[in-house]
Amino acid sequence: MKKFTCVADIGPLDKALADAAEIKRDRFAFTELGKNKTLLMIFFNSSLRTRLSTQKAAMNLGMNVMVLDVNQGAWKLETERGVIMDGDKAEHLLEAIPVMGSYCDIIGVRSFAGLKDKQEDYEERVIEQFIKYSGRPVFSMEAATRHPLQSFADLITIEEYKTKERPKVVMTWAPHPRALPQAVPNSFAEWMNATDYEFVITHPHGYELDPAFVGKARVEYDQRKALEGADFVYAKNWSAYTDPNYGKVLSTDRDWTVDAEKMALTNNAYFMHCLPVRRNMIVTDDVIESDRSIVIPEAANREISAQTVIKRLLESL
Ligand code: AN0
Ligand code: CP
Repeated sequence: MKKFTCVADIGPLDKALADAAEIKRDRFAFTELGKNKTLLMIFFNSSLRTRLSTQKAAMNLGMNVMVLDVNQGAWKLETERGVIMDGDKAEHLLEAIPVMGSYCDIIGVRSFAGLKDKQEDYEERVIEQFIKYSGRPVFSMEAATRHPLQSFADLITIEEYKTKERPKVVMTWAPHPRALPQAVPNSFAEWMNATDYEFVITHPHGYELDPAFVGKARVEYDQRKALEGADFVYAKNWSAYTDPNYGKVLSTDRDWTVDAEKMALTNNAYFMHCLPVRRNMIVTDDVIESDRSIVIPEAANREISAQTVIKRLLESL
């Protein structure tokens, strides 16, 4: 595997899940693989889980790790070619990328959608430039349109907790005060569509996702109806995708908050969220604290998804 930005890059999911299970059984079985190899993690945006779990995963493989927060200490980077650089940006990505590539063997990149220019976001201009110009295997730590390490961890978690072959998984939009990217829901949909689970998406009118990600999922606008009989409830906020509202918050209606009354409609479902989560906006205190909430094991599986991916990238060097 030379890059990891989407579900297709990982190949057959049964094999990926088997690899993940092997790592989970003994995460120190491959400490020689990463010896004298360096991972560079580049963050254009904040992170708690991705930062820690990915670094831990690389250390489990015996790697050295460097972390750069582009907005804290590095030169401000211009990302567009052709710009007259007379503003506040001192360096261009086209020099910065090959320079960073020269100091490491593998690169992880976090670069969220700007939510201003849909075309720029959906062309994945930042991570695609890293793939093109770094000369190194690159993996996404959440790019503009996808968060595949999260979705892989979500899949591992569902496989661990499911009690039937084909669980019903419901992804529900939930309110949030600020505009968030569509990367997490896009990516979760892409991975769920690669399984044979029953997959339903529910959101208010106006929050339709890119049809390329919705795929064969059933879209149900009545949240309560969607939740009936669910085995897993995956809550997430996202901003509007469709024009002319791209990147906008259209609703903060707390009638969409996941609470105990909504969970009572399900088949005693597990509650999932990628975190960070805003309590009593996305989900009530009692639901996230309940014994059906699996947000912590879900986050813990980020170490496993990252290690599975980095191991494959190391094997390609
Ligand atoms: C980000 C998002 O929604 O994409 C990261 C989630 C993993 N969330 C926030 O910015 C709150
Ligand atoms: N779920 C996730 O990616 O969390 P961070 O933004 O804290 O890395």
